[in-house]
Amino acid sequence: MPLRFLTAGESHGKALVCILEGIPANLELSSSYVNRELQRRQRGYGRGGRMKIESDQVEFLSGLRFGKTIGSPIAMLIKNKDWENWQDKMAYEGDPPESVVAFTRPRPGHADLAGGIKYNQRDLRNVLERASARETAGRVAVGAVCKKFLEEFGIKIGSYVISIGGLKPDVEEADLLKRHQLAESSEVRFPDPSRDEDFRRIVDQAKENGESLGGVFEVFAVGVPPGLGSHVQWDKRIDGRIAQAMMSIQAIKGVEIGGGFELAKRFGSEVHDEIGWQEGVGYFRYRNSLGGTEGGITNGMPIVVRCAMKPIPTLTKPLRSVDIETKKSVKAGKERSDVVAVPAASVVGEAMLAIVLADALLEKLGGDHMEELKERFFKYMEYVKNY
Ligand code: EPS
Repeated sequence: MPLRFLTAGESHGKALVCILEGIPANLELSSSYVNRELQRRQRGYGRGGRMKIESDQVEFLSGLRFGKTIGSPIAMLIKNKDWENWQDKMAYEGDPPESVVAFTRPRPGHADLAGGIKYNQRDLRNVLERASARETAGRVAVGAVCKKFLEEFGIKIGSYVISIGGLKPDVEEADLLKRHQLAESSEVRFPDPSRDEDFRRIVDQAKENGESLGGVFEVFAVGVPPGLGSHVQWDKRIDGRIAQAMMSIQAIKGVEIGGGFELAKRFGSEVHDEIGWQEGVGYFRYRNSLGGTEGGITNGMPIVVRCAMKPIPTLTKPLRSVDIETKKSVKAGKERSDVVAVPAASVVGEAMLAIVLADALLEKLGGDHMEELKERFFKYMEYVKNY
């Protein structure tokens, strides 16, 4: 796989760091492009106090010179403004100060207990800090670079929310890019901002009740050429790679591609996307039930992925837990958190899809600089049209 990336950083540490390797040389890139994506991740009705503190900005540390990539690893830094308030409690060295109270009441649904057992930690903060969805800011920065790369080939990625809690209004707009555009002006990324009031109401209600909410979002990619991924080996299948990437996002519990689970209820003739051909265009499909993949390979139709996010595990009216020191039944610990983060997760989903597709495109085309890749891409597209 030509692209590799890593993120590092605790939620209340000094900063998040990411390294992305494999992006070819001569891709135009700017911090303002990445920052726009970081800001999109911070939005959404129902976020907690943290988003009022942070205004995420990227600082490039390597891989870029005079606004263009140079083929070397791209290292990026995103500072945590909240670090100022956590310097004592999250000090990198020395003994813990008196003021540090160990987090010993694991929250059901969070990584607290499983991570504490796994890493032999008696202060579960040592687990929750990294398990926090704060890490996704790093993924969005990496995804932004991949999005910029894909745009050079006319591939666009977007997302929108289709439900929060039990509320699932019908989506009227059929065009995916238009849905995305509508979602950009909605407080909850629903592709119809006139429904925001209904969503606000259920989020406010949940907050009042000490509850949290989950929901479902869709991520799509248009302009994807056929032939990315492969049927020849399990780990080359593009649908499997997309599903893994999406499932790795904090709190995601379900991933569907195209019609997903719904397809299992239908007859074959109602599901499979009939094939057509047009002079000058080449092959097309009469619909897109399969979400742009067949046999683990992209088929040229838009990729459509649906993700289900569970409710945030931190509850202001906590569930039963056990104190890991006293072994007594207690209420789970509380942390500042969001009531709902589905709109933010959909932006993270865009980043993950961008990373998978950029990787698969690089795999298909090979090459070390943009000029080489573009030449190969347009030649390949010509071949596809005439196949
Ligand atoms: C998040 C930052 C976190 C949480 C949230 C997402 O900040 P803090 O813990 O300081 O409030 O708001 O993380 C979680 C939902 C979680 O379960 O950890 C962010 O930057 O997205």
